[in-house]
Amino acid sequence: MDTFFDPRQTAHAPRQELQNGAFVPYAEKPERLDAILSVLPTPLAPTDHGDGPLRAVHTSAYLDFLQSISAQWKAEGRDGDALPYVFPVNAPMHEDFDRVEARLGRFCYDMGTPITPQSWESAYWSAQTALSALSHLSRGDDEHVFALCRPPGHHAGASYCGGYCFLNNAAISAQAALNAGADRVAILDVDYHHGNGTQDIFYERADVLVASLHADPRTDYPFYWGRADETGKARGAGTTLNLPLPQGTRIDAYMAALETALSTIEAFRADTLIVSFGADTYENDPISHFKFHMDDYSRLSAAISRLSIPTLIVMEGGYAVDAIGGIVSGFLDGFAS
Ligand code: Q9C
Ligand code: ZN
Repeated sequence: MDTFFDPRQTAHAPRQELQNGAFVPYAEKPERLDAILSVLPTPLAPTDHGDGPLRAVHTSAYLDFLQSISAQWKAEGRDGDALPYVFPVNAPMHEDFDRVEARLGRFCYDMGTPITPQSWESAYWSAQTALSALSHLSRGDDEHVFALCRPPGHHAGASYCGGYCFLNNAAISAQAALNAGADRVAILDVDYHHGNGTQDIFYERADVLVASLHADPRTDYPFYWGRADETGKARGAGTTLNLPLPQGTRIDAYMAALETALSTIEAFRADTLIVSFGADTYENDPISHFKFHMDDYSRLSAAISRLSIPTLIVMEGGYAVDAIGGIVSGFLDGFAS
């Protein structure tokens, strides 16, 4: 399977994230990419699809924010990476804020996603990597392609960042597939965490099915999204499927839930499948609590590949740097079998 990747995706490297009132080292570090690249054939370079596909998903005010906030932070004399501290909970929702603190609180939903001078460039090329992999898929040579995205994307909404995510690579690709002529796109999210941004972007849409298996938000980040009773709204009623699972979940229980997701995707008759793949279901992931073993990942992908839908695999989370290469290559290998 071909992989797309751009070295500019490594430049974003926040020093630390705020967690439970203390700064800890940033888990979503560039070394994740080195570990994955070391086990894959040389990747293909993305081409620049411009900002049109980004604007089809994210608001202009949010894209302006991502491109300018780090310089504003510095211009106002702040040190280190930009981070919010006050949030507009139950406040009137505007996008036209000028103050650096007001902009950060408006466009970030957590304090775990610092913004550096390089964040925009890395997020931009992460999205271009996904878009280039999608173009490769639509040329029809292969039924599967891997976008080695970093930063990840599934927590980013139309106008917010969070959960280490800035641009929603899966959502941008889904919208681009529709704009290129697909009638229906399915997104299957198998990251440990619920993909709240992806769900939010397509919550009222009938042409995109979002199916997600994840740790129950009653115990896990992102806490406010991902319950089973969130099923979509308006024309999107019935096109969101959440399958929350308890901490400690192993592959057998996971595969049973996966079958539900796969039959829902099959019934939706998607032209294109986008898999938001997180390696953070692994038993030794430093921030997660499922119990997957290394050789479980090819089982997972073999089941997904039985759908026989052209599939774009987009990298999301996964923080056990010493294991992530084996996890990703195991997952990709299962598609070929
Ligand atoms: N130190 C993804 O997997 N931080 N994002 C939790 C743990 C948020 C994970 C704090 C985790 C977000 C793409
Ligand atoms: Zn995750």
